[in-house]
Amino acid sequence: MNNTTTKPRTKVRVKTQRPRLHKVILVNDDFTPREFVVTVLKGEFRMNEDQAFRVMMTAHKRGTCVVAVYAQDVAETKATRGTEAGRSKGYPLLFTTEPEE
Ligand code: TYC
Repeated sequence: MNNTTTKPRTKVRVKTQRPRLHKVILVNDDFTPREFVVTVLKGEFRMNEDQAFRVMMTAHKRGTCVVAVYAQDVAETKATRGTEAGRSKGYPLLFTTEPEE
């Protein structure tokens, strides 16, 4: 006789998912002065003059530039603060956010 029994075993695999990062995107416009864009990038995104100038010029030439990636709430707060900084001076400066793939 065969007394072998097989017990089904279920292995639980715990998958932790990291929250998706979100890009902050700088959008070009025809009115905001270049130097002001650089000032906002330095103040809000901890860039030095050189980094901020390059990001500003990329948006100026190509239409948009990814500034940085953060957790969603941080990205949205920084984008709002950057956009508000322009608005407070009457400029149409715009930062948007989108999830990273
Ligand atoms: N295009 C603007 C100008 O020529 C400068 C500028 C660059 C504005 C990037 C917005 O996201 C921007 N004064």
